Amino acid sequence: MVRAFHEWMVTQGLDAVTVNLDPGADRVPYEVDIDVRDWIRLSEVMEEHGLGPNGAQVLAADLLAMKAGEVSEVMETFRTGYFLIDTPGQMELFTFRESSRVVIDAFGREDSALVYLNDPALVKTASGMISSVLLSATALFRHVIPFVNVLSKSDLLSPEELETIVKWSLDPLELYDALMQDAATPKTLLDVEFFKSMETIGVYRKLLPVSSEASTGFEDVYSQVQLTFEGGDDLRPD
Ligand SMILES: Nc1nc2c(ncn2[C@@H]2O[C@H](COP(=O)(O)OP(=O)(O)OP(=O)(O)O)[C@@H](O)[C@H]2O)c(=O)[nH]1
Ligand SMILES: [Mg+2]
Repeated sequence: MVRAFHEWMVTQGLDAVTVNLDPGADRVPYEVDIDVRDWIRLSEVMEEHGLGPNGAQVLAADLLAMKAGEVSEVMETFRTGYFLIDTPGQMELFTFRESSRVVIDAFGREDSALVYLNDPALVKTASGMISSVLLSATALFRHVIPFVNVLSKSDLLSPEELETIVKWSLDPLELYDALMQDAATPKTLLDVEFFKSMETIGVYRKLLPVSSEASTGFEDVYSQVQLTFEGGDDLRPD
């Protein structure tokens, strides 16, 4: 997504700086302007501390918090309107570690938004959609910064599936109905109040379908970011 979003921004005359925050990334499919691997590499953390990949990711996340100030200083040397920051693929690392709070503070909390990527395979079913909403709610509650709710890899879904999923994301009661019709889902534990409260607390957001493969949906992501930070003003050059 960082690759495709960056490409899209360039076509719009917008400049953006790419930041890889994944110390375990083997290959990054875009030109990285700022790379956490210049400070921390997962393979080296594993070797130096005798850790497996999971333990090393956790330690690397804490090490990153200690280097966040340095990374931020490098960011300040760029003159740009936007940084596209690619966090580690394992979302629990970024969601549950205290270190990510330190990183967001160092990079500038007031200017940051979280782009949450919902997995198309998960949101295809009503019960999977609920799991996805709950996961995104966890990320949102941990970080309490503006939140862009994206459905990634949307080209993998049929137009009908996409329409249904977006409809669910707009109306919890639609999702509730679908859940009740899904014979494979246990219904006793579910209550419509649950959906209502998700809506009330503001975690229930419209999903913005995006495809990096087809380069679609980025206009909507950009618009939402503009709405959040610029009151809807479009900063694209004429
Ligand atoms: N069909 C389709 N495939 C995609 C899209 N975006 C990424 N992929 C593919 O999905 C696979 C995983 O890529 P990503 O989801 O970007 O994950 P990653 O950053 O490589 O890995 P982690 O950060 O460890 O999760 C790669 O094979 C990509 O080519 C998309 O929009 N559509
Ligand atoms: Mg990744």
